[in-house]
Amino acid sequence: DFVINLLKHPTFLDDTYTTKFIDTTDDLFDFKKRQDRATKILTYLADISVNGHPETAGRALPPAQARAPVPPAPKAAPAPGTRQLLETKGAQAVADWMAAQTQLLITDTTMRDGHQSLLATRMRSIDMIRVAPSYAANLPQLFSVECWGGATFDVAYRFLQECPWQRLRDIRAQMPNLMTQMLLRASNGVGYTNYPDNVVQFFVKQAAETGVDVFRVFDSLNWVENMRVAMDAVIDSGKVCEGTVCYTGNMLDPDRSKYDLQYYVKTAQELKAAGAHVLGLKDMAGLLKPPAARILIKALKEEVGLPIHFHTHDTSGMGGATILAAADAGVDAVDCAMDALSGNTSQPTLGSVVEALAQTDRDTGLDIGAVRAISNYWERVRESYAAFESGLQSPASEVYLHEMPGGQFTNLKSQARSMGLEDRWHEVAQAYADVNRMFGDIVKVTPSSKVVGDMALMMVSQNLTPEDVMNPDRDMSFPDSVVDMMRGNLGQPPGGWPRAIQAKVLKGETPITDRPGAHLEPVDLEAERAKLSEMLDGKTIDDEDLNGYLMYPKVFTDYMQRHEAYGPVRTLPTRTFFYGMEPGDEISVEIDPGKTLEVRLLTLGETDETGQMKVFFELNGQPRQVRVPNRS
Ligand code: BTN
Ligand code: 3PY
Ligand code: ZN
Repeated sequence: DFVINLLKHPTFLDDTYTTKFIDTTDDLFDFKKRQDRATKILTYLADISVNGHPETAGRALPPAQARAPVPPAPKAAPAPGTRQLLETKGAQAVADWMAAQTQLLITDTTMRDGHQSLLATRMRSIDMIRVAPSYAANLPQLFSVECWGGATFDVAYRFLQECPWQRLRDIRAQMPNLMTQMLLRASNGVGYTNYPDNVVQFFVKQAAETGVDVFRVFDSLNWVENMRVAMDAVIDSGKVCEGTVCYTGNMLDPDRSKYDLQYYVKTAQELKAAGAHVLGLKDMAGLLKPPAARILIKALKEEVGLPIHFHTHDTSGMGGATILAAADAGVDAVDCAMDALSGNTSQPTLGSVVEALAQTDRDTGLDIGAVRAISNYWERVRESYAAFESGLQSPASEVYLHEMPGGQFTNLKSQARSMGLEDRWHEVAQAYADVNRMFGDIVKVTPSSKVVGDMALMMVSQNLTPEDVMNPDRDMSFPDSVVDMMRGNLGQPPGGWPRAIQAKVLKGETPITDRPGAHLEPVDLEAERAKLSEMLDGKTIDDEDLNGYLMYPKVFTDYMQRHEAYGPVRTLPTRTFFYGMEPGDEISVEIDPGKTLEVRLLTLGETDETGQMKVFFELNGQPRQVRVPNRS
């Protein structure tokens, strides 16, 4: 069968085995009897225990003394919350209720943007699902819990070997009174490119069915025209459509008049006309300063009239002050992260906002003791992810120079490190700002932020100045993402792309100026389903799997093939998933509700002449052994 085929395969005799080997070696899948799931998990445990996990190799280790996180006990049955309002009265009623509240409503972003911005999006489902009942019972006044979308979808399949849909379903079930929230990149779905309209519609329908209640929909160039397909799909699903304008630049600076107060009011009015129930104001880089927030929120409230949900990042250290200014100016809801996963490139600190507004007319109504107890859980959880910490030591005003989104900052920094540019980080920051000017001063948020980052890295690594790049006599090849954006494939910024740079990048090619989705044929969903099923040995493909495949074809099939070998590794404790076990260690793994495996690693055996190591376990008291290649 599969694992035996895998372990006997000649490729194991050398060092070339990686997950790619499984993905590209078809004869591994010629087997009839399937491994039982316990054996698959033992195979994974043996492999990681012997060889380590590729994602944590060479990275910081969790503290030796770290103790297992214990979620706070639920204090009572979950009181009815926003979810019941949505279920019984609908999305418009949620918006009306928001606008009528005096308390400042809070969204907890820990399970999405918090770890996306601090831990490279690597948080595993099990750490979220285990604390979800504590949220439901102890913090029923939360507006919503952001726990899905953005980069989490792709990272779940690609790096965590788990299904994002199952994560959503489980969190939803454990938190029946709170609205779940996701971040949707409009026509770019949860990816980096424009998808055909029917793929976007199919994805939104499935997300709503599996468990998303609030969709924050934004476009990476603030082009409302390119948001309608996604917004309409959300509205059709009956869920809350938070049509979102991204904040960039500096509203009070007369030299950056492209993004002035009028620009935001006009864009927000377009979003209202497009059917948004709630106006999202997304300050993805944390550039909105307190004085500007007062003016902007007040104007949006008066001139647009939708309830406003404000999102920011604390990269400058000023995020909390901006939230308080926004609260003074009448903002309806704000995003915060639980204390232990807040600050720096993440959201401002939830407990501190609760404390700051206590006994005022904007008192959040949240129980600060419950907040602290949940934060203490996250503090322990964070320890297991030491390998993914960015090392960022402090907030910095440099964010007002480079304007990088919080979710991109640490990512770009590690990309720079891997290109040997770690010492030149401040040059990368300056280049990022220069590229923004060359591109005409654009909104920078996924995916446009990635394009600016690609170009900035290229300039620093090739020692190019903006003058070199703009010089018409100097020929150069641009990153693919830059060419794609200049072709019009991410849509149009206000006023279009600057002619000179666009012409230089496109070398004579004619760009499009209308909606990219208008150029893409609808995908034949049933034909794709059949094709995928054939690739996966006739497996039945449900709509969730099909959506995963349509968003990320290669990432999804790689995931499925590893799943065939390793089974439900999502159920392993995080320490074990990333570091394996030592002889004598014992863990409990609940692979299904009520079905628990007790696994003890007895000993690592000898490595034979073919490079195989025998690993001895006890599984529910019975001896078991598996063989894995020793690549250590
Ligand atoms: C992942 O790919 O990140 C999760 C699955 C684990 C893959 C195992 S880890 C040991 C071995 N080496 C690899 O490169 N992949 C497999
Ligand atoms: C994402 O799209 O993932 C973001 O967090 C944008 O801010
Ligand atoms: Zn964000």
